[in-house]
Amino acid sequence: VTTARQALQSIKALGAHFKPATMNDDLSQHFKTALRHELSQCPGQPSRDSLMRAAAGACRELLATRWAASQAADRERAADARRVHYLSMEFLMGRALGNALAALGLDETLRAAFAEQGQVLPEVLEREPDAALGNGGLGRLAACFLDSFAELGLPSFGYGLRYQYGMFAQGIQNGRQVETPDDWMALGNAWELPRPELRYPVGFGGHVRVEADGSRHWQPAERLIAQAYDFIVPAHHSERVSTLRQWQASAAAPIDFDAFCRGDHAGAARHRVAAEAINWVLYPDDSTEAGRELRLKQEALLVSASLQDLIARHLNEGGALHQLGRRNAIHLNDTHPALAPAELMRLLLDQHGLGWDEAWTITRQACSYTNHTLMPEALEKWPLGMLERLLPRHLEIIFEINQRFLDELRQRVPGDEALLSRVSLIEEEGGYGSGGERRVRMAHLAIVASHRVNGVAALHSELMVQTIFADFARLYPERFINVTNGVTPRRWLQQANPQLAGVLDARLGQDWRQDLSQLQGLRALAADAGLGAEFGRVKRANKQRLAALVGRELGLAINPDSLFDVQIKRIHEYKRQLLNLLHVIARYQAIVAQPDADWTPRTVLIAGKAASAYQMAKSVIQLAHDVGRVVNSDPRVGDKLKLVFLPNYGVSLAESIIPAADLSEQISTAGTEASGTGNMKFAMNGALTIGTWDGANIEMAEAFGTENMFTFGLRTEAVAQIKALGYDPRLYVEQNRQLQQVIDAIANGGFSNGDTERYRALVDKLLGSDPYLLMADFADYLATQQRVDALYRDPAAWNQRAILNVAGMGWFSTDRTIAEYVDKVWSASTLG
Ligand code: NBG
Repeated sequence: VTTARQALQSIKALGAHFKPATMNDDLSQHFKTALRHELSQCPGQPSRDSLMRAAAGACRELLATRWAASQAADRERAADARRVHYLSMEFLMGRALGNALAALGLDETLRAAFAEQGQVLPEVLEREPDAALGNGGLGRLAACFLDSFAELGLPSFGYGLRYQYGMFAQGIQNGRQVETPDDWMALGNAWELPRPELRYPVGFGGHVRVEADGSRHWQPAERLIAQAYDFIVPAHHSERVSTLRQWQASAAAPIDFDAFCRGDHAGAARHRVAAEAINWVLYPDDSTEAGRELRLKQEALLVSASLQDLIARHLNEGGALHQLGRRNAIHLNDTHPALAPAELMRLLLDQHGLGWDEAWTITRQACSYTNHTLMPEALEKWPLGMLERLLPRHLEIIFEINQRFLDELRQRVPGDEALLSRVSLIEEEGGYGSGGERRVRMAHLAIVASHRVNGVAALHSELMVQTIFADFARLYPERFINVTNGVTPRRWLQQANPQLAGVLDARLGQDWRQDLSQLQGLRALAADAGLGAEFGRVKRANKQRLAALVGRELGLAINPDSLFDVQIKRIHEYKRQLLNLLHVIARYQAIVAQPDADWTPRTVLIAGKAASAYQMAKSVIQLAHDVGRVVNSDPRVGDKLKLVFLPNYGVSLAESIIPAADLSEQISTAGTEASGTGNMKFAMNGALTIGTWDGANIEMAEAFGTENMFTFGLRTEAVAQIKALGYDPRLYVEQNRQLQQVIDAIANGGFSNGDTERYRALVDKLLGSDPYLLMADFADYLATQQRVDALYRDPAAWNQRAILNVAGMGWFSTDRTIAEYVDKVWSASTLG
């Protein structure tokens, strides 16, 4: 803790010569010019869209100036402050304008400018499409990191891809999810700064020629150009900005003119379409070979362009090649950019003429890797055949890294062939010598090439070294560490919940925005009835706004005085949205059986997207709709229970939902959720958590007191034990009448108009293998929900706990997370 704080102080000191943000006239000027430009195209009253674009364009101009100043400052200190390069296939940015205006201190200026046009600020801000260039937690974490990079003044670049279509748009038809392209740039992207001068060649395919002197020369068959587009992220308390540099691919060759003149227009441009396809969608479906190949090309393009860019910058600044690793950190966000070590080796060996040992030293100094999940399906493995076809030189280098790594191990641990095959970078399906398909284990490449590997919460980091990376952790214990995730309080408290921010300002002053640990000042005030009432009023107002949104979107009336019980995240079996639904059904059945009992009214809200090929997750979405339809229309139930599924979940929707939640559902099977970050956002906004002993829930409970969280369910060791003993979900069902009734109702078509087929696979899985132990945790979950009801009936006690939750959340700022990364992963002192 102390070292992280010190690191934070010292990075802040580096950025201290930046002036705090000040009001200036430039924005009004830029805005007027931009608006005139917009209006020249459609005269008359400006639409909200054109106001939004004009405002974004004006901010971008200001930010571009700050960008230049930030870069100049980083150049000056390049020798002492290591630059961080955060490589990530996902950055889930959400909207940018509101954040930029707050950061620049210009929201009032624009409020006035919009009022002159007869428009109000929030409605204009809502016209900005979400930049949904990520799937979920991993991508949103990267976006929160960019905010903290700016705030802390860390010399850095985020590197990603400029996806034309973001995360698919989720529609619901007859209760089922339908996916459509998320055309977020249809009206242009007012935020980005194209960098036509930053273009790098990227190749695929072809072969490797061996020269007379033994040097190797890759001659790609397909040649692309990657061009940079910058997305600028402002600090809130200084003029620093950070950069998200996104790559756009295009073909190096123009159209085939002969083909065009022959009238074969499609043929003339085929190579161009193939090149541009790399940027089409965030995550091409990998259920086909072509989809997997496109994904590999995306990853290779990101890595190659980013590394060429950073090497060029390093050399331009007068850095010597041998200093490259000391002055530059390259961070791999999960295994998606794990080709980076191979590409860096290739560039250093083949283009810059270094020898293997020197190049490898630089690579190991530069690289570090974060693992974000223990789910085996998320640890990428690329077939050798595909790598050989697309990236033949990289494959050679991976073979050599592996050869040298295994040779070294043979010396260290002689005679342990089983170990060698377990840790090898190459796996063979069915075991060595079986002739099965051979694949490169990207996680192993990332570990071997990195000087640090971290998990994202204490439990996850522990399990990571005990399970998936146990061999490596025994071999290189010093490499493995934990850095618990965080969220940025600027977006998730100040911006999402201005009323609560106001309450905090009045009690604590304004500095919590920069130093979230100040929230602990609330602890002494937890029993203050006045503060409790203020918390209650803010929550009520936020709930009213959300109720209005639900009314607008779904035509459904929900009662703002009911308990808002919320689960929003990707739909996945391990996150157990289904357990939540089982509780809703049980409650429904109980209400119908005893309508006159003293029920605590509840509104259960669920939102989230299911991967397009993930049938079980889609079935859960459908069940939520089926149950909602039955419950919400049953006159015996009324306000006592409502179930709402809000479609098309994303960052902006989360900003509306989280401040309005009373109860946050964090109910993954213990040992499966690496960290969670939604859990942090809820608690920071005064929701109480019902949660398992999993991920960062544990550290949150420890921070604000386990008695202030509703914990339930089997813990990790118990989960492992039950599985080892032979888990039989049917036993739990047979012994629990309530559970039996719930399952029967689903199986017998109680929510599907008598259709007994619709949920057969789902029920069979619950009764057959139930890998995520819903049946085992059901009883405790229900009992804990009753404790929730009881506390909610006592508003003073509830609010007191809410205050204590917020008070304990100071640790969970990404400012602290980034300070820890600097301290333990990125600073030159970690290199020994
Ligand atoms: C996710 C985990 C979350 C975690 C985020 C950020 C992936 C692969 N992993 O638990 O599931 O909070 O990463 O670390 O998206």
